[in-house]
Amino acid sequence: MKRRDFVKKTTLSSFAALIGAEIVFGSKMYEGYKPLALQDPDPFKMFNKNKEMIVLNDRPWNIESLAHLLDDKITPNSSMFVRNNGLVPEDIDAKTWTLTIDGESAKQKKTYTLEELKSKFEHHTYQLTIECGGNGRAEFDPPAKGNQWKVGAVHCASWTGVRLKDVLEDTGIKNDAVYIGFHAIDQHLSKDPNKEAISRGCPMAKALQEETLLAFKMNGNDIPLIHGYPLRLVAGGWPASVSGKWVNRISIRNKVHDGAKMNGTAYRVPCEPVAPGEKVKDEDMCIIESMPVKSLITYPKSGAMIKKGQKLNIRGHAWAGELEVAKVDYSIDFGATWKSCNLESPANRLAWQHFSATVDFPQKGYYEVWAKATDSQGKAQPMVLPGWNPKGYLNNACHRIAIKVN
Ligand SMILES: Nc1nc2c(c(=O)[nH]1)N[C@H]1C(S)=C(S)[C@@H](COP(=O)(O)O)O[C@H]1N2
Ligand SMILES: [Mo]
Repeated sequence: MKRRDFVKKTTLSSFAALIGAEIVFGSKMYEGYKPLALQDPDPFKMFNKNKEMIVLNDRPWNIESLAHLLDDKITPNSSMFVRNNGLVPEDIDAKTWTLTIDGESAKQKKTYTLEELKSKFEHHTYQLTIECGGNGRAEFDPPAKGNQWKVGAVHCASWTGVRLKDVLEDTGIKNDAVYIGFHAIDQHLSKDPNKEAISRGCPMAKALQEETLLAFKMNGNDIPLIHGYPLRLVAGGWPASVSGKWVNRISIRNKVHDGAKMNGTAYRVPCEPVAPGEKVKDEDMCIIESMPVKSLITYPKSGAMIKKGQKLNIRGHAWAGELEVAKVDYSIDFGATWKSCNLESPANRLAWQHFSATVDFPQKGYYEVWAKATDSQGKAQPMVLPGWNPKGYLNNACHRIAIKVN
């Protein structure tokens, strides 16, 4: 019989640390044996996520948050949704990380180390709302393909970094620049090195905004790996797909960026409304830019029960892409009448705004509380589903929670 190679003590203790318990008969495990507990990766542990979150897909990892988990004013990592188009990179070394600026409309090609970015340019911190273009997709009919996000694909964390503008200007921008496109290191699902998982971008005007960051910190710490460590583009108020994670190259383009997921139905909607299910010609599709006005009731959790005569304090957040939210109203009679909520100013431009209200219920029974935000140009959230589109983007219908008064 072959001599059995037993698991090394160091491996054993790292297994135990991952499992979170001593492996009692660990000394009997032989080399190469992987405990069952480690065979199915636990995404909640791996990414430090709240266990109530919903895993929509494990290849690539897509994990949705829930309204009541988004109650914090600044979203902590534990409640932030995860959206990946490709494979999460491993073994990242921030010390050797570089960012290259290139493209037809860059005056030169220039590469910066992370240290150079940090030491050469001023640091800025902003709270930025990032919502997946497909948030709310689950409600569209006929159904749209893709992750069936309900309401939880949005977050507003505090991001610290340097302005993309400062870095682009340091490299030099030619007069004919119209767009930027990001490139990142996450592999395409096929692992084909010639394919990118995603490479999107935005017009120069958005790229040059004060709040558009190349971020290296989230909520005061290194960005968690799953959210783009060590360097992430953050463009608040626009579909989150513009906010490239693990960014190592930004191209200044003399045309609309044509990277992966810039064409077809990806992050594009019919320029004019179409009937549900209708086929739309490619030239009639427009790239999503600023996200529409929306709100989320984060307290209480839907299904809460209260006693008759008890007032209910509700609260949540509202955001409106590039715009500010002008007001938030609530209804307890399915939208027949509305009352106004208290609404706070944003911490900075492109940060979500907090609202609250004290709700009185006239008698015992079942109620729904609906919230409706209106942006600074007077556009309000629709009570019912907004315009159907092939990939189910931009569902900003009113959020609602159920309440029972006993
Ligand atoms: N490199 C890279 N960046 C990316 C993606 C990706 O797959 N790869 N997904 C985009 C999409 S579609 C969304 S919704 C957001 C999700 O950000 P989060 O996972 O930090 O919540 O990241 C964007 N940036
Ligand atoms: Mo997204």
